Amino acid sequence: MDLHAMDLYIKSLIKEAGHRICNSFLTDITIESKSNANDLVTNIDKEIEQFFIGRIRRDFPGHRIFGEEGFGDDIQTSEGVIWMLDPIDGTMNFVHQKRNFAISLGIFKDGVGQLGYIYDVVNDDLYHGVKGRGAYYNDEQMRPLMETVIAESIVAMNATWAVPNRYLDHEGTLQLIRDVRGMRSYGSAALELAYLASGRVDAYISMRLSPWDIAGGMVIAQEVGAVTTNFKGEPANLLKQDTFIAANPAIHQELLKKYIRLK
Ligand code: 2AM
Ligand code: CA
Repeated sequence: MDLHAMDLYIKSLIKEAGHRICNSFLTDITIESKSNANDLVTNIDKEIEQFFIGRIRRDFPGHRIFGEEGFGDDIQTSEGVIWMLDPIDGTMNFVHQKRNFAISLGIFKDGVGQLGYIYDVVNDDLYHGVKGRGAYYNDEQMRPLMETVIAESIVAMNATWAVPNRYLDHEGTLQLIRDVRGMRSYGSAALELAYLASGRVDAYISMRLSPWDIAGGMVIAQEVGAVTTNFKGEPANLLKQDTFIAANPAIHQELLKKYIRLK
């Protein structure tokens, strides 16, 4: 795989998709809900996924596509080249705020991340990573994460996990909130991973994420030394939904051992 040629191709493809999303602000958007009333999808999510799939099938016929809206392939195994795509990550923000959402794309070969992209469309900010060659913010190389401690960390997490819930002992979460410097909640897993990689937050924690939410961000985050696992400390699963934590390596273990307690 010629990573450099693919990188140039993908950057241009993502920018074109971004233009399409911006143009959609001028049109009427159809909103539906999926698994629950707050799990939203729009015609734009679907159109953008289909736009990517049309191009990928035309230009990379041997590759497979794992997309959130289901227009890609039925992916059960990780062999070969797989494009993991979330056409709009943070759909609720897209609908309500028209900002704070991103296109998220990760290219994996035989289960190993090769290229990762998170495009903050409205701000025209592109984060990307190339395996073994670093991570970049608008083509400026990002530095390896610096050592930190819990008391000086900012942790990104949805507020849902700080109130009694089905999955997590919320007393652990409340202790985390007391012990860290600050908490943040952006509503887009991809952007939260981009912020982790750029050092704006020191960890991102989520109970349930799908492969397309994290694939692009994982390649980027790993290039600056972040650790990405599920709550058992196992490498993140890229075939099904799972718990997810991405963190500065200095605090990853402590977060898992001391604060995150599955019920
Ligand atoms: P989405 O906008 O693409 O659905 C919100 O905190 C983050 O979690 C977003 O990245 C969102 O992705 C993701 N998310 C929301 N609901 C989800 C669900 N039911 N399953 C998996 N990921 C979800
Ligand atoms: Ca989405």
